[in-house]
Amino acid sequence: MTPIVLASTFAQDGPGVLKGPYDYSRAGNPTRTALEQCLAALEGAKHGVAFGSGCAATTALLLTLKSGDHVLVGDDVYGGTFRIFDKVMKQFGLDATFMDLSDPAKVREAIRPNTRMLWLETPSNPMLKIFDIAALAEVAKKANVTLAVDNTFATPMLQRPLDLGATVAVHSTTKYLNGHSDVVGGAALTSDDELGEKLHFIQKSVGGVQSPFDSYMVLRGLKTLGVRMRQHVKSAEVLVDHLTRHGLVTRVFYPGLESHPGHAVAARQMKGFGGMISLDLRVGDKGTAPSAAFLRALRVFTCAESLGGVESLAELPAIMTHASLTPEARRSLGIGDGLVRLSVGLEDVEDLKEDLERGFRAMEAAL
Ligand code: P1T
Repeated sequence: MTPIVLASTFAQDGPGVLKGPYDYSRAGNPTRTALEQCLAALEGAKHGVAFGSGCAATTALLLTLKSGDHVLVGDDVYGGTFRIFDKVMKQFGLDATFMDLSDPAKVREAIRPNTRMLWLETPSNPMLKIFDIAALAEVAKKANVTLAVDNTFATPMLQRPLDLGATVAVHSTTKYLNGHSDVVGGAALTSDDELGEKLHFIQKSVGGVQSPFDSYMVLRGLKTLGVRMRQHVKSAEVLVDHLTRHGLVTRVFYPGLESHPGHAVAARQMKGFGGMISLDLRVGDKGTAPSAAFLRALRVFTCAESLGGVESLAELPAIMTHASLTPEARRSLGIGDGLVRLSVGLEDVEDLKEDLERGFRAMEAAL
């Protein structure tokens, strides 16, 4: 097994005469290197850079840009990612435009002379929108723009953005890659030598690194990524089938559904449609009371933020993961009072179905 090298510093043979590749663990650590190489291999990348959270990975990538640069961002992204653009980087002069990236021709028109990066999630969080990575990679390449794809929801088991032409894949390893809800981590993977070098420089300069222990934990989780993803997808498909027939559900968002607007693209660029499901509950004019009753009644699903672990989670994006969006942004995306996001875990799928029924009964009583 990969040793956990806890040393913060490494003895030198004399001033500046290193015994090996490491001098100080912020700049490099053997356990972290093992994780970085493993993640890079999974994404088919030359360079892997691991961080202390997905948000730290996102921020590091944006720190490769400079004041006055512009980023085109997919309109549906994790609330924390929106906050980095809207509340943190904006203060330093990084300009961002959020837009639906479904039409590559419109994306081409939206690129400005100072646009340096195109940033997207596919499937996106929480509306599970699908964007065409290969088509957008072509647009990005022609405009000499970096294409960054947050691949957290799909994982490299289901989708490899670099193979489709993206410049860099970003991950919250907190989710499926670690898979056991006991690590917060992130990574950026690229085959672009210049970007890889910049990311390593930002990593050691700014220092939001993944600890050796957490690097070990993610490596351990990765060993079962393939079997876990197969089961997440299988159970999600069973639940989607159940939910689409339910009278208290107005809409199910899942790229595996033929009615999903991104289904054809997802079928082309993904090997499976993932373990995340969003659904709109028929809450009428009762606000979040019925959906909150639904979530409170669940016993197998845990009401919590995050996703991708072995245990199923359920949450209300409007007041949990996407509370940092403006109310207008939430409204235009369809993140309303009845929108519930499910992360389908590895429990027996019949138990999960029964649990959802328990939620529906409680919701009905609140209507
Ligand atoms: O939580 P952290 O490891 O910093 O990762 C941020 C992040 C980045 N990208 C995507 C697509 C994400 O979903 C996240 C984190 N998301 C949640 C905590 C959530 O419940 O959606």
